[in-house]
Amino acid sequence: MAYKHSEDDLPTALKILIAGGFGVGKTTMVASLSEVDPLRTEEVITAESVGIDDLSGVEGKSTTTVALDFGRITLAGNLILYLFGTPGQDRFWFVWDELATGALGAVVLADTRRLADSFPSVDFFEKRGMPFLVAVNCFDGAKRYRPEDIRVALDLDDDVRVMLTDARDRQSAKEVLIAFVEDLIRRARQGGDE
Ligand SMILES: Nc1nc2c(ncn2[C@@H]2O[C@H](COP(=O)(O)OP(=O)(O)O)[C@@H](O)[C@H]2O)c(=O)[nH]1
Ligand SMILES: [Mg+2]
Repeated sequence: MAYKHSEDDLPTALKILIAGGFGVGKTTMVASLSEVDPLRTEEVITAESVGIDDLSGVEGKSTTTVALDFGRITLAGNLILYLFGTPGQDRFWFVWDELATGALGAVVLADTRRLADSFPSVDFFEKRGMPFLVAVNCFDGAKRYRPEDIRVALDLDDDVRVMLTDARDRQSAKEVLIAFVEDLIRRARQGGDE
């Protein structure tokens, strides 16, 4: 770990968003990471939302997050991350600004079969100058790409880290978070030197 801590250190709580398009694995990732039962607000997709929400590519999905996913994970004893999954559907954009308040950064999940679904998330954080990392959720059967190819496809700046993950796997998801927190600490130090 890049950060130092001692027994006397007060816990530090950081708020991190888990973003990305509909069906990309946000709820799954928050659930596999959280040490508390994740607070979830999923609803059975109703006939009304069919046609409103783009279900192409995720036909097997029968629930959708209407408000948010919330989870908590403790890293290194006294560093607590509060994870907020963003609602994936376009009609919930108004929630994003609220959620972004006080957040240090975001993990943008991407599905290589529907990469364009990640554009709005990438845009959102680029526009706000909020640090983010792109984590490609490697779905079974999806073609594998190198992180460099994803960087080009999403037109990401050099300082945006791209990682491959499996949102269902706690260890894999945790590696993403740890890498991101280390990036944030590095940035904060560099900023302090300027
Ligand atoms: N094969 C596979 N399925 C996944 C993975 N992550 C999520 N899923 C499934 O994909 C569907 C959508 O995931 P969900 O977390 O609800 O997406 P969200 O809309 O971004 O919250 C669910 O049925 C998950 O079980 C993954 O890494 N691999
Ligand atoms: Mg969800």
